[in-house]
Amino acid sequence: MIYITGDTHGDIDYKKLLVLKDKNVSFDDYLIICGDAGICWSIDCLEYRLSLYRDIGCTIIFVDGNHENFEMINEFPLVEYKGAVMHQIDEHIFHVMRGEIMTLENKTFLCIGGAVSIDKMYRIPHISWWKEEEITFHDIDNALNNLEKVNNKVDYVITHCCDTITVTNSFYFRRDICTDQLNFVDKVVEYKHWYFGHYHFDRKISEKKTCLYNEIVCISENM
Ligand SMILES: [Mn+2]
Repeated sequence: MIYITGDTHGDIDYKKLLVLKDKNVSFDDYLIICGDAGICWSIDCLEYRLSLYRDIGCTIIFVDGNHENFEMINEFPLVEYKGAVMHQIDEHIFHVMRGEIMTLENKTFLCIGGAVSIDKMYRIPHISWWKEEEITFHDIDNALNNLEKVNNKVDYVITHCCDTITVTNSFYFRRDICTDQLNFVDKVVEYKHWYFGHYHFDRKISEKKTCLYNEIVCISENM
């Protein structure tokens, strides 16, 4: 089974995941977190947070959000897993790189983490804010190269923030470099559904786009 949810912020919004334990998930099941997983935040809490996420008992794959310690994530080894380049954070916990396309249960997922922190002026570089949060042209290039191999068609798109049209029309938030990059991606890629986090609420925007926070969506065989 494949589950998808929004921001978990380390131990802060972790409790919603406990329902997966009740479902008796195994490591053959996948939980995709749409950014701000917050597992890698500070060295003091890394082991504790890893133990929490290990304890869920399924394979966890997250795209990065804006609240991640990128310096810490980048220390983990790069592996190829499910057809995509990922950092292996723990035996069953992975961070999927931006622009990668992974295949889980015969379904393809274009993954692009990253978002701009609107409160970055109150944050401290290398302690609570990392410049790597922004989606770069290199990330988009990687996405375009990988998309070319699949004729620009995937089953799902997983991101942290969303595209400019959605953010301005549906949320009335400000556009930024990341939403603009995703707006471009939206024009290129064909997909069944796009799931994203970042905005901290659950809302189905359209037939093809859903913002996730506390909700856990399950993708079953016939979807
Ligand atoms: Mn968040």
